[in-house]
Amino acid sequence: MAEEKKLKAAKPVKEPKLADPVASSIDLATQIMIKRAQELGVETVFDRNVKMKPCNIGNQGTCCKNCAMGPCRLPLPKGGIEGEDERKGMCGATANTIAARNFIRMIAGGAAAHSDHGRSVAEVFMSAARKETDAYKIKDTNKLLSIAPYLEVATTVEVDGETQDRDIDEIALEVAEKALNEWGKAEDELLYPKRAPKALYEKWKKAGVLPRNIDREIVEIMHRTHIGVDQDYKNLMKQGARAAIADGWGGSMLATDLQDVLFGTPYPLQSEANLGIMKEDHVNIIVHGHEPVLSEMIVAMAQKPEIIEYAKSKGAKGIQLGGICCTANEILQRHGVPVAGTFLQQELAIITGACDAMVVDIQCIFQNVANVAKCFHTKLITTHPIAKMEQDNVIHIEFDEHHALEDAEKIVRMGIDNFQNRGSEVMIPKQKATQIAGFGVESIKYHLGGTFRGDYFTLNDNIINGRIRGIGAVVGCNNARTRHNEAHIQVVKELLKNDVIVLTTGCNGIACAMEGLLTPESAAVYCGPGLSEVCETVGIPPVLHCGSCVDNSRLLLAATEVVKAGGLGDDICDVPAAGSAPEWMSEKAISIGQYVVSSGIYTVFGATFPTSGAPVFHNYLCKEMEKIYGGMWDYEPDPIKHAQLMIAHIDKKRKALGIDKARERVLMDMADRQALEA
Ligand code: BF8
Repeated sequence: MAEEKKLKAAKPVKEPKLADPVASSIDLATQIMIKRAQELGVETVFDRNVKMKPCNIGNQGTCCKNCAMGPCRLPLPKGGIEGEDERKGMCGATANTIAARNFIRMIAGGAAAHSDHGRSVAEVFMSAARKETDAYKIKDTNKLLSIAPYLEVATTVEVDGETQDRDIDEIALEVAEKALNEWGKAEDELLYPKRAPKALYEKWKKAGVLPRNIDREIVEIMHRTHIGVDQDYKNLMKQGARAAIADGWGGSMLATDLQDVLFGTPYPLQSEANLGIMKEDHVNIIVHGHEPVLSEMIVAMAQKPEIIEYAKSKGAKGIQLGGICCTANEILQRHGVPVAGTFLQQELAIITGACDAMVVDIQCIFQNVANVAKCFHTKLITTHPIAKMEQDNVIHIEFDEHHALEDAEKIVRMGIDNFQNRGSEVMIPKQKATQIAGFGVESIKYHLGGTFRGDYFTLNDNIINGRIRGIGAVVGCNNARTRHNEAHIQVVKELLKNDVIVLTTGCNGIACAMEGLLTPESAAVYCGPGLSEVCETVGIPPVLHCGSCVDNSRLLLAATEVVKAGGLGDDICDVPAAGSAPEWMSEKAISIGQYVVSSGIYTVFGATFPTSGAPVFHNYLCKEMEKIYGGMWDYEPDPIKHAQLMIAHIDKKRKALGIDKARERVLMDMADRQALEA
């Protein structure tokens, strides 16, 4: 009988779906480490990408889950909408209303993240101004004096009828008070938007989008998008624009300025980028997140001779710090600390087996780094009270500015002590590239004219004479739904080839660094003849790395300087410039996109766009918005077409300015110049 029993065919064992390393990233180090992770059976975001599809309706922006009668899902019919769009949620909300609500909730999330970061910095700034902490001091008094007037803080005093310099400590204290007030003041309007060109400020005033205070604009988005409140996509977007301006010209700008005063305004310096910066014979500490308040202390601690000696006593040759995400950009631009990788490389840094501690603060941290850390000896340390992880291998060391150095020492020593616990299986990819980073409003000015003649006029002059066709601001995240870094690099290279100088921040900055685009030498390789000539003459890379994502505020101020220098119109929207986020993924990117658009800049996003399910609303963002702000959104996932859209917009602006015809180049001698001046 037993033999008669049919043997059940064993079910075929399903191989787990794994990512194709080459299809996942253009970067060799990343490809090597994805393969390594798969050999070790450690799952990464690249594998999850092939296992899980994104929700199609969420992707279109037309799923409303703002009340318990839903979620109401309004996908776009396959053939599009013919005739009237009759899609409605339970309450009657249209696809436009739902997509606009979702879109501005993303702005609220992004603006909150940037601005709350700014608030934390302002609180530390206040402690420093009150001299409550030894760890933080007012480092850059020039920057303090330059921002004080914008916060309506006097820098001079009248004594016996004479104007004298005001005490710097007094200025710092009042700047701290005024800055903190910007988050929740009861009256008036935000102070920094007055830094924008007058024409733009007036435009905002007319449109009714001047922010009152930072927190209020974010709260109002949550109110308006509650069921049964604002049901007009144009009115919803008005608030979206207002909150985004409160981010770019408020929370983010304050974060940048106060960080510069506390830690120093960046100037160009040389460093390296990619996983190859990690060293097998060193203690590797990776700092990841966004706020430089903690990482500044870790940098200081890791350089102390007694701490280096301590590392040596444990058998290491020294301490190698490396950064991931925007914390990386912060300590890169001020200290030259090398960058270990982009947003998508955070798991891979641990998979090297050489990461003795990963210290995280806020934003863009995968919860999966805790699962990956479990497979290795890595100590994963969370440090911020608002950003903890549920996994039990995560250590929480709460960081406080009042005992900042002690906290930093504890963390660094923990990394050092962990060096001896490494397994034998260390594998660090060799790839790394040299980069020059640390550009900003001040350093660009300096580079263009030195200490005495520093001005943006040289840049304007080169845009007017056509050597530089225009300015591209290429920024933002990586997105595992697209091939890592491919769109970033293709967009940037296409712009350079067409003589468009590129300003970068965030993970695009890291991608460009890994690709070797942040060196002056790359100009001769990738740029058109005009841009190449300018870069060679001035000695700058064709891609200027301007810092972290809150430092997109530097780009707003750089654009303002271009307007001030003259010859390119009287508003930011007149300048031949365009923005781009080829691989965006975060809510912060949407907030940035909106404040850039609201500041007059045409901005193209790649990857995906969360309004495709509501064509009328999408059209409003991509066409109608230009009539209000001079800038508008666009979406193009193909990188070359994406860059070409930007170039076409730049050309449109050149034509409007009457600088679209190539001018004959005339070599002038002194007599010619004198004649001109006369
Ligand atoms: O703030 S670019 S992935 S790291 S969100 Fe995050 Fe995006 Fe990178 Fe910096 Ni900005």
